[in-house]
Amino acid sequence: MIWNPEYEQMDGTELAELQLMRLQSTVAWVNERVPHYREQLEAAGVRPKDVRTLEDVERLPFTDKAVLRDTYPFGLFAVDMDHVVRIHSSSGTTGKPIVVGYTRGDLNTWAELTARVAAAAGVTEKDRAQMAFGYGMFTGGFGMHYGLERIGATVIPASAGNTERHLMMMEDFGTTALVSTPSYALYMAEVAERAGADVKALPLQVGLFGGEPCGEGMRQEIEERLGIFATDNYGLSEVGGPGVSGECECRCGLHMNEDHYLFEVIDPESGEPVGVGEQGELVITTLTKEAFPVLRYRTRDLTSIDTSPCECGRTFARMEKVRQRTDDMLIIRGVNVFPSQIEDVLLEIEGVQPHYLILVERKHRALDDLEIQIEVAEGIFAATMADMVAFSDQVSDRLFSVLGLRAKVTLVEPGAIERTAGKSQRVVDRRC
Ligand code: DLL
Repeated sequence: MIWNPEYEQMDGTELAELQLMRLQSTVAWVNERVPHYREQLEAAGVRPKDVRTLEDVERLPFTDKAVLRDTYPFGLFAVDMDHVVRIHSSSGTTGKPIVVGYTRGDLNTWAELTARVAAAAGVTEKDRAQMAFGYGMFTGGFGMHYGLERIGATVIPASAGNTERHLMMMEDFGTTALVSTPSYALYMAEVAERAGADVKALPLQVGLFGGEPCGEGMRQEIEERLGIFATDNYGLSEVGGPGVSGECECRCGLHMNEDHYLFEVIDPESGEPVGVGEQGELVITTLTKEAFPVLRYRTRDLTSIDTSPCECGRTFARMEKVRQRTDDMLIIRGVNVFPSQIEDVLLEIEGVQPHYLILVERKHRALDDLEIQIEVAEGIFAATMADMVAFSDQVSDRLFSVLGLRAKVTLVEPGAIERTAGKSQRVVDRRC
C-alpha cells in the first residue's frame, strides 16, 4: 500500500518545486536561528536569497559529525528548548554523543515518514508489529513505533533484548511483523532453533530491518530461517532517524522521502557530485525539520541513486542498499578492504554461518595481520582436524582471490561469537 500517494507519487516537476521552496525556507530558518550556519553561510558568501534553484544546494556548506559534536548538546538547535518536545542521541560508542531535537511538528512528520516506510514493506492495520529496537536515546524504537501506530498496526513495544520473551510473545500474540536489526533477527532464529521451536510455523510474515547493513546473503538467510519477507529501511539520527528511505515490495532500492529530504551523492574525496547512478557518499539536507535542520550532512554512507521508474508506482527515487561507509574501509598491508566484501565471500561458502569477526592487529612493525573468525556448522566443527584445516584453507583461498590478501581463518564453535540485540560489531581493529 502507498501510504501517502499525494506525495509518494508526486510528479517530478511538482516535487522539484516543493523541494526548492522548502530548501529556501530551511536556509532562511537556519540563517536566522543557528549561529553556526549563519557563520558558515557568510563564509561561503551565500545569502538565503541566493538559493534560486535546487542546484544551488551545492553552494551551501557541508555539515559533518565533528560540527555536531562540537556544538554538543544543543548548539545547532533552531528553536527554543520550550518548543523541543523530545531529544534523542546517536549511538556513538566513544566520547559525547550527538544530540538531536524534535518539535511537535517534527514528531508528526517523523511518524508520517516511518508510516510510509512500514507501509512500503507491506504492513497494514491488520498487522501485529513487534518492536525489537530499543526504546531509549536510539531513534529506532520510538521512530518506528509512531509510524506503525499511525498505520493502525497493533504495536507490541517489546524493546531490544530478552530474546526468549520475544519468541514467547511472537507465538502468543500472533506477531506478523518484526522490527529489528537484521543481525538480531538472525539471532532470534538461532535461539528459537536451539529451543526446538518452529518459527516458520508462526504467523510472522514480514521483517522491517534497518540500522545496519544487510547484504543479500544475510537477507536470504534471515528469510529462510524465519520464513518471512525481509525489507530494508535506512536512516540516521543526525537527520531524524529511521524514515529516510525504505524498500517497497519490489525490493529494487530504497525509496527516499524526497519531499522531506534533499539527497546528493558526492565523491568523498573531492566533495564534487558524482554522475547519475554512480556510487559515492550520500549527503542529506533536511527540508522540513524545525528543531534540528541540517544542511548537507555528510553521512559517510556509500550508495548510488536510481531514478528509473519503479513498478510499485512510487515516483521517489531509490538509493542502493548501503553496504559500506567511507570510514569502515580497512587498509591492511596497503590493500583496501571493506567488511562487506568479506561477508559476501563468507556467505557464499556452504557451512559458514553468518556470524564472523574481523580482527586486525599489528604485531610486527608495519605488518598487519588479518584474522577472520567464523562460525561453522556443527558438522564441520565436529570433523577431523585435517578436514577443518582443509576447510579453513578453502575459505582463506576464496578470500585471497577476492581481496588479494591472505587472512588467517579461525573456525569457532557455533554460538562462540557474541550476539547483540542491536547493531552488530564485526570488526576489531587493534592497530588503533
Ligand atoms: O540507525 C536509524 C535507524 C534506526 C534506521 C532503525 C533504520 C532503522 P544511527 O544510530 O544514527 O541511526 O545510525 C545511522 O547506521 O549512517 C548507517 O551507517 C547505518 N544504517 C542505518 N540504517 C541502515 C541500513 C539509525 N538500512 C547509521 N543499511 C547510518 C545500512 C544502515 N546501514
